[in-house]
Amino acid sequence: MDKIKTIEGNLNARDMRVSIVAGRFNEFIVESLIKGAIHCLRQHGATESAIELIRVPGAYEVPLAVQKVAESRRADGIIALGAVIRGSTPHFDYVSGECMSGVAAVAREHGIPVGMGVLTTDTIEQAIERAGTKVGNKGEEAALAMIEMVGLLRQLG
Ligand code: INI
Repeated sequence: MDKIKTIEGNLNARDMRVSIVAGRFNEFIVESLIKGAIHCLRQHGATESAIELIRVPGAYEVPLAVQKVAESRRADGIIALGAVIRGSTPHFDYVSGECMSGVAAVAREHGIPVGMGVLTTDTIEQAIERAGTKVGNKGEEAALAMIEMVGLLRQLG
């Protein structure tokens, strides 16, 4: 193992331009995810002027905004945030499915890291637990993953 070359990203966001794309639906949850993501970026050295927040109506609209950011090359990495909470209709599955697969497709097509911080939960309680309470803050986790991936991609060339 000692002789094996290991390549991995570091957690330095000092010279990173980051776009956060956040859905407004279930706003009180998403606001906590945004705060967590920004806190994480600042902790790892990103300056406020290098961070922009793009708001969209809901999780369904997140992939299109992520795609426009990727096309414009205005950011080194993107953080997708939202909260899809299951109701009594199949709407949840369509919105969450489109959001997840849409964001993943943009990341691969454009070779840009996108931290995935869109919650998909059965209940509001589960969403609250993942937005800065019992189970951490998924916005923060998404930011951290994005920082690492930007660093990794810079090394992979
Ligand atoms: N959008 C969300 O972000 N979360 C949800 O839980 C949700 N539900 O449950 O309907 C939701 N719907 C709105 C959707 O994302 C679009 O904004 C809407 O359909 C308009 O295109």
